[in-house]
Amino acid sequence: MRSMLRSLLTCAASLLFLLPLKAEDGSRLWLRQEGGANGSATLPSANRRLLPTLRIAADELRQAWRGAPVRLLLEKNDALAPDGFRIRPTASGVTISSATPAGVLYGAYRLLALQAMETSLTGELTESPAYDLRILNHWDNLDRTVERGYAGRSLWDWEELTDSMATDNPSSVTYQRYVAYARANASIGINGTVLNNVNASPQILTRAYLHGVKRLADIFRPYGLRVYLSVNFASPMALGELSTADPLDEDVRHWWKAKADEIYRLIPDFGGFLVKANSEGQPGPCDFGRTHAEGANMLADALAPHRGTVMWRAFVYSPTDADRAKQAYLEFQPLDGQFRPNVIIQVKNGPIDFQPREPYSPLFGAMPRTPLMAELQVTQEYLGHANHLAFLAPMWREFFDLVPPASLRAVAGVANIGTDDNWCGHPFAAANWYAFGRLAWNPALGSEAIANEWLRQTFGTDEAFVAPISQLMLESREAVVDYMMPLGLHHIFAWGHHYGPEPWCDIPGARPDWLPPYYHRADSIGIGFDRTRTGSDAVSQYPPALAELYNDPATCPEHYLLWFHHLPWNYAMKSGRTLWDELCRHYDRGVRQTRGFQQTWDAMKPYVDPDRFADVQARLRIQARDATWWRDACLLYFQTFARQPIPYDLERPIHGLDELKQVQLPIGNHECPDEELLNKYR
Ligand code: GCV
Repeated sequence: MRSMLRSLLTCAASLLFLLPLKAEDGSRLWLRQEGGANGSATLPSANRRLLPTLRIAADELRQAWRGAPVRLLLEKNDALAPDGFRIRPTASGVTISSATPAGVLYGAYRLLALQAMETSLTGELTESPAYDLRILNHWDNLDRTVERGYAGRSLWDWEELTDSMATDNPSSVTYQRYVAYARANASIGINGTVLNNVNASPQILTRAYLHGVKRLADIFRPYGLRVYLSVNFASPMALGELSTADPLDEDVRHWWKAKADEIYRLIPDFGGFLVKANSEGQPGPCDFGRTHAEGANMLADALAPHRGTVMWRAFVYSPTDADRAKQAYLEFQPLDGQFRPNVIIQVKNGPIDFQPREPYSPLFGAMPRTPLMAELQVTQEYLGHANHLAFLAPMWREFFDLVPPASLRAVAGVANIGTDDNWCGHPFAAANWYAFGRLAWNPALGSEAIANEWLRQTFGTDEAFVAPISQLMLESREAVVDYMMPLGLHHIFAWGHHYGPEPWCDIPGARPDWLPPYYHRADSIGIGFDRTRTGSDAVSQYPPALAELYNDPATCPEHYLLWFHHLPWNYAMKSGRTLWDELCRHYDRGVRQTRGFQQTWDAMKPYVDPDRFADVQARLRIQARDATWWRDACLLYFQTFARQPIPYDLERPIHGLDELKQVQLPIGNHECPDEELLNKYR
């Protein structure tokens, strides 16, 4: 009898698998609950200004909540940050309270997320964001190209936004997309967005564009999302209004004050400016003999009466020191304590540039009298663009595990969002948008918890799917590190597009620190960048205990080894193998893992709708091929120095070095490689 029952159940389960899964294009992201709701939500009495946000919270619950009635409450709670919330089961239902309407909205999204994940609310749940500012940075140009964007064009339709004759049509596709963007951000607690590229066009500050910005700000406001702009430091000159942009010049100071006043007349809750100054050819205060502090403070003074913020980037590397990894510290650390209170220095997580693995930037912890914020890169500029599956939460966890979250004022993420139907290109790239929001809200969250949350809401709750795919996600970033640049290697990407390998790249006349040999330093003796006390001494920018640890190859974590040391090819690794052998094994492991990812995904067919299944399957195939390309290119090239065989128990390279050196990808900074075109070159 029992066995009959079991076989009936098995039969029913397999019949379920035969039912076609509904087609999905990924456009609903992790917000896929719909219909069948009996939700009811009562609003607190609030003034008109607060109502739109509370109404959204109530509408969301009415549309998707299937539990007991929800009461929304505006209520101060001294134990919580302003946007924190409390979700409390009561005799008559559930109460969501917060001191702010945005907090109530975050609480509503949290409750709905729990429902989607099939996690029951057992008792009271309180949450408080770790930072007041959780912000996306779009590197979107005004012509709608996106620097390092791999998901279509910029969301912002400036042609339409700047058209003074156009009226907003809430049912238009573009308008709906703007709303969906704000909603997705609010659902994970993101509360700020810088609309344009840090390589900023001065045009963004013209009247026409500011009107466009106002239109977006009006759409985003009810979702608690404030707009910010990247500004070009030389705007007063570039717009033809002044002959200088010297931050100590009275006319310049007045120009920025007047500009700030103009912006705030249009957008009373405008957030402020993000500035890339004296970096990669952008203008800045140093062009006028002034410091970064003098430049930032001038803008801060213009924004201060409106309570606006300046986020001033520390991403600088002028040729002042032989080691690029040291330069931001050398330039900014001496300025500690010189910035106005409404300036935050925005520092990339690592000292070079969003590599697959970097140690943390030593600026963190070195400027105790200056607010700092971390800049993370959500877009996968250096992790396979939208073709490779790389879940970035483990990379950001590594950062937060070394840099105490409480030492930061805010967190920014370079967005990976574009006009693609599924928003981020690779169906799994949205997991990085999600992970960024969740970590900016709570940097103590674990990668596994985030992967699970995202999978359950984005695909479904079946453990037979969630468990293996969450494991795949957790391994994915380390796999990328392995097949691209293991053991602390970095920046050996092809010139320009940062997609494929080009460790041999040598362009006569180019800045040395834009060329891979500058970073890997392979020669007949060994490989790696000597940043020890007897080398560039970058180790000394870290606190003494860490400096000590990193300075000695015997204690330096092996995943940073070639970041800090130039070591002989036969250097004995902890495994007892030589460095060359270990390097080969890392590359090999990365390739094998991508093949494993393909198999794991293929077995998931019964659980995933056909479109998303096929999309991920196709991209994993590209990833596996690219991993082989990376392995072959790097190992064959480094072998010309190491002069040793690739261990015979490993898979042999399938390409030739000369053949790989011919690969020229027809892509620039703003495009994702086109598969068909790529194949012609492979
Ligand atoms: C926006 C790297 C990228 C550039 C980017 C720059 C930055 O160099 O390759 O595209 O420019 O970082 O963060 O300013």
